[in-house]
Amino acid sequence: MSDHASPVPRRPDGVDCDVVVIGAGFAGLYLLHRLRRLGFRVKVFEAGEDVGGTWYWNRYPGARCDVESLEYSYSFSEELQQEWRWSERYAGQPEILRYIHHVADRFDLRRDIALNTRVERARFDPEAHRWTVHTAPGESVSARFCIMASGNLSAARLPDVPGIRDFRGRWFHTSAWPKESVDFTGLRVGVVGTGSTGIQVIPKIAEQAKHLYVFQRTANYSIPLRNGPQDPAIERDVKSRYAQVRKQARECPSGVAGFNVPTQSALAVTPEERELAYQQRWEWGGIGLTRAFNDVIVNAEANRTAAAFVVRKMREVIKDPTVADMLTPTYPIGTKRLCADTGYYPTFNRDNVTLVDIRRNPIEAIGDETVRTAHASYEVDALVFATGFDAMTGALLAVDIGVNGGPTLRELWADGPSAYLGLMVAGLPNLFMVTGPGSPSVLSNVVVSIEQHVDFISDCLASMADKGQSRIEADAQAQQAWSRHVSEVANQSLLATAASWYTGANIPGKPRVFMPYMGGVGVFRALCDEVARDGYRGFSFSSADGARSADFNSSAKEHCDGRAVV
Ligand code: NA7
Repeated sequence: MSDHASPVPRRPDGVDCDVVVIGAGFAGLYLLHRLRRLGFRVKVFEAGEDVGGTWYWNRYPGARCDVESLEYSYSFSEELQQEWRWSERYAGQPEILRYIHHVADRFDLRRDIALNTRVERARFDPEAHRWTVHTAPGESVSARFCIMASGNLSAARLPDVPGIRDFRGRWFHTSAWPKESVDFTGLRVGVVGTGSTGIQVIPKIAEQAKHLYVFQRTANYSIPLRNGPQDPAIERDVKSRYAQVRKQARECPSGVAGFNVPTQSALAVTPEERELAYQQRWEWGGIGLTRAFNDVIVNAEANRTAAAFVVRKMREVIKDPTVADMLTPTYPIGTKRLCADTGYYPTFNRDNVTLVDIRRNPIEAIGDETVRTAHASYEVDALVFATGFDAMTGALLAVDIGVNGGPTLRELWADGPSAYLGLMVAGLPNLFMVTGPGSPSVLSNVVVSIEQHVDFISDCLASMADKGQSRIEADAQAQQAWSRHVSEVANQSLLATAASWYTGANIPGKPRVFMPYMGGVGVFRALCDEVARDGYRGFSFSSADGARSADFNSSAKEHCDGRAVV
């Protein structure tokens, strides 16, 4: 259990800082901005060649956000939100990445970000109250705090199929797509995976490929996104009352102001009223359909009404009844991530597209140019894996995190992840996570959740600097109680019953824990605010002796007086 590696001594070359942030996506960039404005010396490490996180890596054709852009964006700067113009209702990956680059440049963030720098290991010195963070290029940096901003869906998952590495054609995981565009014209292509990503990439590849084989293990529900150019009248309206829209987003369950909060049961209305409610949401497009009623994701009978509606809509599109049967999901709608698409179901009416059921006939091997199931062999020139992620914990556990002479994160999470408010893990002082397990994160508009966590962490570090504290740790009891609450809330819904990545079910051997908090972002925010007001209830604080703590306190405090600027 213990790790006796000796702490790396403080380097004399000025690389030491107050806070190391790992990841330069939405979370890392906002952390850098806020903490820098508070006077902390911050260093951000990013494995990618550029900033952007998810939106840097997931550059596959069709990649698009399913939260409207006017809401899937930072709220911390009024100037930023007024000046930026989204061209589409739901921005595609290139536009979101341009936005993130704009933010990095506008707030002069790049100078504190080391790109192409993967963090491999981090060790906390329990006496000095400092983390030493080691990077793949062989550097180490000492910092008082270490903050994981490494993303919930960033550790890609490839299936364990024999022969996969021997495949002679080009193959891709959607989350590591090449920067140059890939031309599938004239090629026979196989796509494995029909989650949110597969559902976006499949129609795009079908437009180019000579033939496309879609290898589907689980049929999912998908709602047409109905994307289009940003309506200038809506943009004007939102921008004229942005503060109010953002407040509504922060206080509602989903983090999306445009989503209603349903108050009625699907079973308390007439069939005609129910049909109308679903139809309106179907026409509006996107993932709000299950919010038509307040019991769609908690009551199996109510759920069946929504599922039947979506299946009926799908079957109206698909011409071949056998294909329609294969595309019909068999689990309760919304218990796995609801997908949103542009032209997904019509793709299966194309002559150059074949749907292959790999639930019944799993892929047994991949050869030079073939994908072989027990039933048949499919000749392909290129393969695309849209097979998802080791969600929520994968990127955290990819870094060897631990305390000198104490536990590692991997050991602490051997039976599954547990974290106080999704922020800290008992046993790992001065280590924060942004949108970690136990926070609303992936069940919300994640930008709203990121801003909330970053604000909490930043205020907490500023308060510590004010008080001369150099060490914070989550109390084990508070963490246990919170994890219990997270699972109690989840168990009230149908989501806890599904074999989804929310529970780790997509990763063989991963302990099954329902990871995100289902209580909603508004409730979660209120709780976090209360915890902070209560002197950071559930966290313990202390100070290191002498000069070591003084150096942090004076460096941060020097600037903290100006923190009203944020
Ligand atoms: P998902 O939603 O995890 O989907 C992955 C897909 O890949 C899904 O259809 C899986 O089938 C399939 N899969 C995974 N492993 C295998 C193997 N071994 N063999 C065959 N098929 C497999 O990931 P996405 O990237 O689509 O979406 C992740 C999130 O990113 C999304 O929800 C948004 O929030 C953004 P399964 O369902 O496991 O049977």
